[in-house]
Amino acid sequence: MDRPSFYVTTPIYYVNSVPHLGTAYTTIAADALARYRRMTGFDVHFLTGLDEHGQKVAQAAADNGVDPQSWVDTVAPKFVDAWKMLDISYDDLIRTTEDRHVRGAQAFLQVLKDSGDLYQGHYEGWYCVPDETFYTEDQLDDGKCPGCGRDVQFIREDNWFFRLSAYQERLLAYYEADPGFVRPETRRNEVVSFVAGGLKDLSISRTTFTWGIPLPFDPAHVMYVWFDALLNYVTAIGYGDPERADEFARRWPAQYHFVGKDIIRFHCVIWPAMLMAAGLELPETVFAHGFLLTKGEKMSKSKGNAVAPADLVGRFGVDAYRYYFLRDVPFGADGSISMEGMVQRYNGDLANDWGNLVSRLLNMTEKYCDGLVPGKPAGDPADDDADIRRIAESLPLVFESRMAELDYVGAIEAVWELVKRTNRYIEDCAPWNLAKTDETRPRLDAVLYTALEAVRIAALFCAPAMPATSAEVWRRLGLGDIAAVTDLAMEAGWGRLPEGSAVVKGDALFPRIYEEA
Ligand code: ME8
Repeated sequence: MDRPSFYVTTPIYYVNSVPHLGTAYTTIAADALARYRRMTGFDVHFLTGLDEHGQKVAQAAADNGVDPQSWVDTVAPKFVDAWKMLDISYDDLIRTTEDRHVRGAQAFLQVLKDSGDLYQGHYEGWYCVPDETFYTEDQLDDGKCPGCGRDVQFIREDNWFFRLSAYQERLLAYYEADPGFVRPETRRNEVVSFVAGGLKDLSISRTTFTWGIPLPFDPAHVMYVWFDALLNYVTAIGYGDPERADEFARRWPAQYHFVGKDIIRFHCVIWPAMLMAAGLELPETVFAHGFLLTKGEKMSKSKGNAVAPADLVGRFGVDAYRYYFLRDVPFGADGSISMEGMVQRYNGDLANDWGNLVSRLLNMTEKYCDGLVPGKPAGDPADDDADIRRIAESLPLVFESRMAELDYVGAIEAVWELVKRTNRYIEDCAPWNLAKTDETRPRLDAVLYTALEAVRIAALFCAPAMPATSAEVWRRLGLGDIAAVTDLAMEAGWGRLPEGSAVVKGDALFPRIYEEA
């Protein structure tokens, strides 16, 4: 049987600057979901990309004294390297300067033109270059951009317009009929009241600069960068390319667009209206997460309070980095991040709970069982053993229900219930005492088997967040490639750890960090 398609996207990031913790955050969250869905049997397509056109990028190039194409070609590899460093398992990374995108975007615009959704008009109003957003006079905040507080420019141009206003009622009906389209609920309410307040037609082309995609029917105009950017979600999977029609039909609509809450109007108002105009289905869910805050402020490249992911990866390692952001910031809400918080999570959850559990058990298996997994216990399990097994057996369903809500915190907590219970089990059963006499030998074997099996299963559920560590734990248990798992519920079945598997001790997975935060 064909595996169901699961298409998940991140925003495509502006290449005016390099990746930072905020852009990495969305990408890691999408990656964890993509990895989990691969483990649960879906045919995953995980797309990320780069937003390379527009005034902001052209400005960055000019500030650096190079032409825009050279600039984007210099910055793009920095994103590719950052995603490699963060173990991001994307299937495709689209750049909006690529031919496949330009052609697809032009084909889409032609469809909108032919359907009568575009018309020529005159634009007079304000524009914020850092946000690449149009504002009317009364939307400004003391003459500044209401989004980012920076200066805006007055522009006066003959442009092409998209009849966004014509979609107001259809959009409202859609939000009503499909409450899961915009998530979480708070964002949905925000979007509904924005649209209910009335929509204006949108200027979708510019003539005063050239760094963009020419409109196919009026090449003196370049496409408004947000129109261009949103189209990446369909051009990447073959929209407008007859040779890729099957692929497009199979992948679209996407299951998830992951975005930050700063860009929901584009994704939940303009994008669905564009799709309706082109006669395409809407993505299943646009999920908007909150902002990462440092000392109460939104972290951003332009505010200059952005931290480089490489610094934190250098200090904590890639998996601890991924873990921290998924575990500490409830997905959907704003979250404060700090070095102190990261050191605490690292030492508490990773060094003490998880790393310690793995190394104690592997050490004991080596010491008491010649490094071989003991036989599966026969007969009725002791209460403690049954308790561990019960928690492990409940994990597939609990984990699934939390991941279906993108509740990463809850999903990780469910795994930690098993990790912590197993640590307590080792304390209570004290294998080091059981190893002292022959009579307690069968009990020693049963305890070690039960705990090792719990570790095998916990590693499976840690894999979406911490892929390299889970792969290493499986390797040390003498098991196969965890990245090849496509039937998680089956793999997580109790008792699959083979007797006699040769384990290896290895170094501490998360050596404690002693320095001050
Ligand atoms: O908006 N906390 O690109 P961008 C959490 N090119 N997430 C953050 C963040 C923070 N402090 N700062 C940024 C664009 N992000 C457009 C998108 S999509 C068709 C075009 C994340 O480089 C968050 O996902 O400014 C936000 O939506 C995205 O980076 C903005 O990235």
